[in-house]
Amino acid sequence: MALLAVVVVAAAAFSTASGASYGVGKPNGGWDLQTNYTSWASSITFRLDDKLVFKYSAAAHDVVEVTKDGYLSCSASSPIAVHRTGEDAVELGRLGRRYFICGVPGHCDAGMKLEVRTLCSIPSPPPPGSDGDGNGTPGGICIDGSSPPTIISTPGVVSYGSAPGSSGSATTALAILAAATVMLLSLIIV
Ligand SMILES: *[C@@H]1O[C@H](CO)[C@@H](O)[C@H](O)[C@H]1NC(C)=O
Ligand SMILES: [Cu+2]
Repeated sequence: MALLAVVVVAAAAFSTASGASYGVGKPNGGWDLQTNYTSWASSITFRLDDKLVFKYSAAAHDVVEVTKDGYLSCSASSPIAVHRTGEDAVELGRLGRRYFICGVPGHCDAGMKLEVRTLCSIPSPPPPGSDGDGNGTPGGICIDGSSPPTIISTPGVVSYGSAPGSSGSATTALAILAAATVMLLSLIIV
């Protein structure tokens, strides 16, 4: 009973720890033809629970989420999503890279293109044997999306993208299991 309460409280605290909101191109620009978005994005570490806010004149621009190919070729012809309110919030929500361009002809080529790489919002779990002092982040393990194994949102439920038999996987699985156990134990002890 007490354990359940602790878990619920921890989960609530975790989910209300909301991420940052980044105005694209701020503070010196916006979603416009002047800003260098490579340079802008390079100064920020984007996390899973962050969001982007594109602010612009809806008469002049839009925001098209595209594939990497669309980004590289400045083609909005196969959009993943199109936004045109003039103040579009986009939750990052998953690991890896996402690409946004302006769909107005010529604007992407002129520089209205943004690549965002999203990293884990959860720091690495404490190594087994460290004292879980309760200040750590409970409730999940997150491995960078750039290489498999990829996304893990539930402790103990692990999915692997790598080929079976690759020696790293078993070790990683054991480490993750151990870390999850330690976190669970630290929750019980609290
Ligand atoms: C934007 O900035 C990046 C690095 O910050 C630089 O490599 C690139 O040439 C710049 N692009 C333009 C169009 O100035
Ligand atoms: Cu534009």
